[in-house]
Amino acid sequence: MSRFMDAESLRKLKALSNRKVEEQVTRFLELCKPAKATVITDSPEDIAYVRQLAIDLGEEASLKMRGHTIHYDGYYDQARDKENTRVLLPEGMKMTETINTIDREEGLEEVLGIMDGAMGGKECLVRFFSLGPTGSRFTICALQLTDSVYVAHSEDILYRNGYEEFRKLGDGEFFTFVHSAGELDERNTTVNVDDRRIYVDVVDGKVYSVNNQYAGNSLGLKKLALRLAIYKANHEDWLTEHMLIMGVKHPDKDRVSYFTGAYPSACGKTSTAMIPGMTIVGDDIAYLRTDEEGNCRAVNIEAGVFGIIRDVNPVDDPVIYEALTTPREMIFSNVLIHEDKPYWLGMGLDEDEYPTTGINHGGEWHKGKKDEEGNEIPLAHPNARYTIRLQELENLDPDWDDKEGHVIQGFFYGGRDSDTNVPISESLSWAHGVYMGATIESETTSATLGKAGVRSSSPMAVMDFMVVPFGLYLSNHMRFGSSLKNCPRVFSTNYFIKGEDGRYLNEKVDKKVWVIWAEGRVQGEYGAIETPIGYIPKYEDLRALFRRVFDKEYTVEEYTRQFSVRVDKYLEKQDRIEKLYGDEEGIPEEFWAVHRSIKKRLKELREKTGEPVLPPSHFQ
Ligand code: SPV
Ligand code: MN
Repeated sequence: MSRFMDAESLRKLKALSNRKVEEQVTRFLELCKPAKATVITDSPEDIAYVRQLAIDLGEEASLKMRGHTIHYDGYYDQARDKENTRVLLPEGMKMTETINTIDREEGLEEVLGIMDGAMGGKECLVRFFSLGPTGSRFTICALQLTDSVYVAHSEDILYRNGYEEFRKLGDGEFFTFVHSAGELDERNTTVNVDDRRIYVDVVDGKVYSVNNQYAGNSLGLKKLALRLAIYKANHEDWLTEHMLIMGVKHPDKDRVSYFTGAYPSACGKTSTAMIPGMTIVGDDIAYLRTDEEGNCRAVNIEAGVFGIIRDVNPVDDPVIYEALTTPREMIFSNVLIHEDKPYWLGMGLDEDEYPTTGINHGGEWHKGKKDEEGNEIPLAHPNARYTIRLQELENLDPDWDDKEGHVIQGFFYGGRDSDTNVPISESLSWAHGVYMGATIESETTSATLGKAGVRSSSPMAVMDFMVVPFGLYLSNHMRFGSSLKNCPRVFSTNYFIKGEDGRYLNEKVDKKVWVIWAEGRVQGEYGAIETPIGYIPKYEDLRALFRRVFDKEYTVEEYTRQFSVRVDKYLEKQDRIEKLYGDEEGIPEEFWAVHRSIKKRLKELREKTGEPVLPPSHFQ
């Protein structure tokens, strides 16, 4: 190892007194063959070293505003790469068919082959983090080796430092992430994108990621650790979820109730967690466990936000907009830079206020510029992002880092659904709630590579990260809720429902009313109307809330259009569910029982009324 490290780094590594860590660091340095390796502890000096190195090497450039930097990912590496992300499948292990897998031995040979010498000429940073609050029963330690200083810097903003946590680990378990951006071009973007791979070794707690830079592909602690933790949780008795955690507060009540929420990428997850007047605990990944009193408790395993910047403007996202436009340490990625200032789509400028030249994810840019395929390059990528510490946000929950986590009273599940689901409804039971989550459908967005706007199933918003058979995952959910004394209530949301004219039936900000209604429900305060698809709000309650929250008159017509049960559309959706899961092994019987009961009740209603759409008044 001394061939890669100076005495200081070696001392820091040895000070951990952890043989397993030393073994792995040695093994992967010998494989990737960097010019040198530097061990980073939790000390402010070490962390400042990483921040400065990113600038010195040109992986980030400073902007006009103090603390702001810009980083670019390669032109073809602007979103999560589903195609090249695979679970290494040991012999005999079964997996849901839609999960991308490769035989473990074959995959290891391939990826280790690509990684052989991948860090040539570069510096490898060896970093230690804690997933979740340090010193808590939720904590998982994570070791990251990377030759991307952007990755190491991003993780510093997004996660809790864990060098000290590793010192206490003894022979405890930890996850390992080995990443190399591979050879870089003059813009510091990956050259060999065709050889990019993300291989997830669930049985060994390791992920190998090479020839990529976009954070969803490269940062071990984000979606790569999510996959390992899903595997672990589903072989134990807890949940790892693609979920926000937030404190919901009614404007007139002196209390806060905590909710989690799962939404596919770019479907309102971050903006829900950031609703003005509420507190944010986390916006992306949660671990959930039961406590001794039978509550569901959740922690945010992150400490920052890697958020989509598109449409962040003073009207729709005032809190984030303020944070992004004032001095603080943060990284912009894949936005347009003109005269050292960042520009993105939907930032609230008029067309003629945007610059027509600058640098963006495609390099030098001018308005109308086309890429190699002849497509016009937008001024910023639709999946351009910002990376910021939670502590920079004025709406951060005061107890966000609590070791015990928050008691969760409700779950939200939502997707980008233009024609079926009502804006909010509450499940009739825990099993129905699991069903609601498992049957989220969403139109695809720019957060993954590929065509946007195609309806696809997105169970629990987690399918992109699924590494266990789906039946096992659902059974674990069913069991988790049943084991609780205070089971959270489950709410299905849809911020994207449209009318027949193709227009949205809601304003973006209306979600504030839905979450406050849900908060009232978990506190036993609002009545509701029972329908086959769940409990829906009463008109009078929403009218009062719209008046209180937005000083707005909410009409019966609006309510009727938004909350009509679209019987035919639901039944069509159920047909799709049957196609999708009908042949899947191990789907719990409770799931199908809920499915059949909804179907029967919807059909009975349609026969009775002869109508494909039923207004809420019909159920009262
Ligand atoms: C998401 O797309 O769900 C994200 C960003 O949170 S990524 O890191 O790409 O997964
Ligand atoms: Mn996410």
